[in-house]
Amino acid sequence: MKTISSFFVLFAIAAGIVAITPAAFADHTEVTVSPAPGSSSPGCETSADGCFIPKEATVDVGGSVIFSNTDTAAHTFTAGTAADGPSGAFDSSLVVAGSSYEWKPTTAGSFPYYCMVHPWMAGLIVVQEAGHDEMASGHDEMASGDTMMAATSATGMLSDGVKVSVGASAPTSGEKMMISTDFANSQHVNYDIKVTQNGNTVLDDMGVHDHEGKGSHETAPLTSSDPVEITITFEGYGIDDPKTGPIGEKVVFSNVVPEFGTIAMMILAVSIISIIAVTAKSKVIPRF
Ligand SMILES: [Cu+2]
Repeated sequence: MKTISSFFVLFAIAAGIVAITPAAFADHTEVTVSPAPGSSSPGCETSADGCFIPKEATVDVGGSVIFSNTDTAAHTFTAGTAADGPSGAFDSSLVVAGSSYEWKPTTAGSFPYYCMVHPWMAGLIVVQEAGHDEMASGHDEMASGDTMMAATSATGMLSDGVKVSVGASAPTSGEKMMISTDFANSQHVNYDIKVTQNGNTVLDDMGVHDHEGKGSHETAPLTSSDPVEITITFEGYGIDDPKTGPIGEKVVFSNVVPEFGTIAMMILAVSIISIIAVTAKSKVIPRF
């Protein structure tokens, strides 16, 4: 009788494991989240699907979350809430339409996130233990590397349709700020780049020429961590004069909302200024 009952218990446990396994240890190594189409206008927050699809996603520690911007507007995927601001767990900065951002979680937990450009957009990532811890710890370095890279990027457009993107590290007192520029699919680009902080010029490169349409710049060591304003003046395509293209157009990336954290401020400001630039400064077409 004792043998039979313990056998039964064993069988029950085995059956339980079989039944539980697929649910509890389902494959959550990669999950893809996208903004709901049209979520750059309010309304999705009250719909059943929400503003990010799926609005709640589960992933393993050491897995990856692909935030894929399949919408036509640029969005950010920023850990935290619109009410409390960024938590720092992850931040895509501005992801333009058709681009994506990957986050590799290293700790279990619930991670609410939102879009800094469209603060009504909110979602949740649930990170669960995967049961293979050696993999998770192996991802630590990569994940923190992602965070370092995350700083800021934004995109404007010249009137000939060429996208002008700027990437930047966070402005930090005592440190130089790294700024990269990219003129999409363009060669032999000439431009000026000027960066100011609190009205002081910290970078002023005139007559930059780049064969591949990509440049990198470094400011003087900053005296504060306040936001900066980056102005790119397009000076034409080509090596010899006369140069072609919409010479003289400016794309201005600035920070306008001081109540957010520095990085958040840059992203938000960049998107706002890109729109302002369209109406007030030049023929820059917004992608937002
Ligand atoms: Cu958005």
